[in-house]
Amino acid sequence: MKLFIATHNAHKLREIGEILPGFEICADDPDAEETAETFEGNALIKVRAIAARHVGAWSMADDSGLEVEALNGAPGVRSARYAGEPSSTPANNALLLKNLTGVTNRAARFVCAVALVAPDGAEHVVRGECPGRISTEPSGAGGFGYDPLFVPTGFDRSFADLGEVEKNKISHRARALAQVKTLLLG
Ligand code: ITT
Repeated sequence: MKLFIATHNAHKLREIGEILPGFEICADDPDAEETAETFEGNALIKVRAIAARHVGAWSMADDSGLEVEALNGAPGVRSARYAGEPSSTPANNALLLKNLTGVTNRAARFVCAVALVAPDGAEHVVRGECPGRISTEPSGAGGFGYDPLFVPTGFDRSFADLGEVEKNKISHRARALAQVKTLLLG
């Protein structure tokens, strides 16, 4: 089954392909401004921007990010551009560590909202979350974004240390895509 994904992010695309084997994954550029204040709202903006080009097929968008309890949910929907434009992972990670200097409550969660447009035009939105904590220094070479700083609950190593096979079993994206699979195959 063909699945059009509204994303510029090659890392996300790769994870989606790994989590949903057997689907033909095709990237399409949403070229849309993410102006919503929720992950669900931004996922819908992105999927609607490509769905008109793929009438009769499934289109999908992933809007995701990191919510840190001690920062009142920041970086949240601004995760990609936390340290400003253009988006920079090293700058985002450095700013996150700086803003948590001396903070003992390191609780955080990754959130992933996935919006879909079905072949008949119906819209669906699902959410997956992965709880964890922010470490005091980066560790690991796998993954992308905030992965070197995020230690999922029940583990003592970061997503970047765990590697993609382990990450893709428990991540926010895996949890959202498990629901997507049910919709696609239902
Ligand atoms: P598209 O909108 O083109 O899909 P993007 O990278 O701009 O790509 P988002 O607007 O959804 O995507 O922002 C997500 C940001 O949140 C991403 O750039 C990372 O900084 C972070 N993020 C999301 N999922 C992550 C993950 O699994 N591991 C690490 N960081 C993640």
